[in-house]
Amino acid sequence: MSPASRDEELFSILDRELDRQSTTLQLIASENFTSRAVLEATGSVLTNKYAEGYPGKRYYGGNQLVDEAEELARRRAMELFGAEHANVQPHAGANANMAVYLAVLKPGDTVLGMRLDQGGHLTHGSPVNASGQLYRFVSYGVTESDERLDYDQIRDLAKAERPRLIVAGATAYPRVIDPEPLRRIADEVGALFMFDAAHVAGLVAGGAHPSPVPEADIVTFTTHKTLRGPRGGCILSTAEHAKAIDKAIFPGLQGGPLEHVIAAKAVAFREAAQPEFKEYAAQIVRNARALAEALAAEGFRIVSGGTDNHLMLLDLRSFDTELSGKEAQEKLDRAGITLNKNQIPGDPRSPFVTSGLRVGTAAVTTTGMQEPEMAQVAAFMGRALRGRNSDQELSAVREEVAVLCSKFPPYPN
Ligand code: DSN
Repeated sequence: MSPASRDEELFSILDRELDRQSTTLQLIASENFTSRAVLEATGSVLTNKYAEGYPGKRYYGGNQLVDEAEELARRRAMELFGAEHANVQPHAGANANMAVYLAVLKPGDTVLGMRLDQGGHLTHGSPVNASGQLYRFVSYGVTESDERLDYDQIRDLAKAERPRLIVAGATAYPRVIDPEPLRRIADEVGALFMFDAAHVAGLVAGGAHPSPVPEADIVTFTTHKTLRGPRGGCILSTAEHAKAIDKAIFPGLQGGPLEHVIAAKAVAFREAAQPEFKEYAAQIVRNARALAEALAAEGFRIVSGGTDNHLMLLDLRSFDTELSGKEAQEKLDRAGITLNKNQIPGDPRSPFVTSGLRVGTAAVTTTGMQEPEMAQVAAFMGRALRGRNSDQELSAVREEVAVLCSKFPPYPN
C-alpha cells in the first residue's frame, strides 16, 4: 500500500488518543501502558490467521508458527505463576470466568461470589450477567465496621449454602484477599475454589500480593491491568481441570483465538518475569499508599482506611455531601485526570451516580511517577473538585497536569 492510502481519518483519531494518554493522568485502576513490544506483537501479522483449536490440534492449516507462539505464551504463563496448566485464549476476563463456570458447574449450581456493589464483578453472579442468570450465586460482602472481607462470615455462608464453587477476587477492593483461608473454607464444604486475579495479576507476578495459584483450583486473570500486557484473559489451573477448561473455551465459548494478542501475552509474561517487574509491582503499592494518604489529607475518606494494593476507593461524602462520583468523574476529566466513579460499600446512590471514586496507580507508576508525584496528583484532585464550578480553575489544573505528564511520557519519542 502506498503512503498516500494511509487512512488519515482513522489514524488521526489514534494520534489524538496517544496525545490524550500522554498529556492527562491515567488513574483508572484497570488500565496500564503496555511496552512497545506488546503493542508491536498486538499489531503483528498473526492478526491474519485463523487457528481454531489448540497447538498441534488446529482445524486449519498453516499454523506451525502460530502453534509455536501460543506454546510459548502457555509455557511462560505457567512458569511465571507456577501453574500446572494455562489457557491463554480467553478474549477477556469475562470469557475466562464464564469458561470456568462452563467447565466445572451445571446450570443452577450454587456459587459464592463477592457482591458487585461491594467490589466484586459482573461475572461473579450479577443478575444482569449470564453468570447470575445461569447459576445460583449467593453473595458475600465486606463488613460494615472495617469494610474488609471477614473470612468467618464467608465460612458461615459456605456452610449454610454448600456451594459447588467459591469465587474470590474483586474489581474494587483495596485490601489483600488472602487465598489461604478461602482454600480451607472450600475444603471444609467440599467446594472448588476459583480466584479471579484480574486486578492483582501483576502484583502477584511481582511478589506484591500473595499468589492464589498454590491454593486455588483455578485462577483467572486479565493481562492488561497491573500485569501490563495486551487486552485479554488467561486461565491457570491444576492439571485435573485442564481438559475441561480447554474444552469450555473452545469449542464451548469462543471461536478463533486472537493469536496476535496471544503473542503479545507471551511478551508480557516474559516482561513480568524480569527482576525489574518486582520493583515495578512494589512501587505501584508504595504509590497507592502515598496517594491514599495525600487524598485523605485533602478531605476524602478512604474506604477501609487505606490500601494494600494498586487501588483505593474514595468516599466523596466526607469531601462534599453534594458531590457524586458521576459529577466528580466528569469534572476531573475536564481537569485532565481520568478515573472512574464507583460505588462504595453501602452506597445510597445508584451505580450510575455513586458516592465514590476508584483510583489506581498502575499506569502512572509505569511512566515513572513516584511518591512525590502522588502528592501532586492528590493536590490536583482536591483543587479541581473544590473549584469544579469554575471553568477557569479546571483549565488551570489541566495545564499543570499536562506539565507534570510531560515529565513522565508513557511513550517517549
Ligand atoms: N472493567 C474492569 C475494571 O475496570 O475493573 C473489570 O472488568
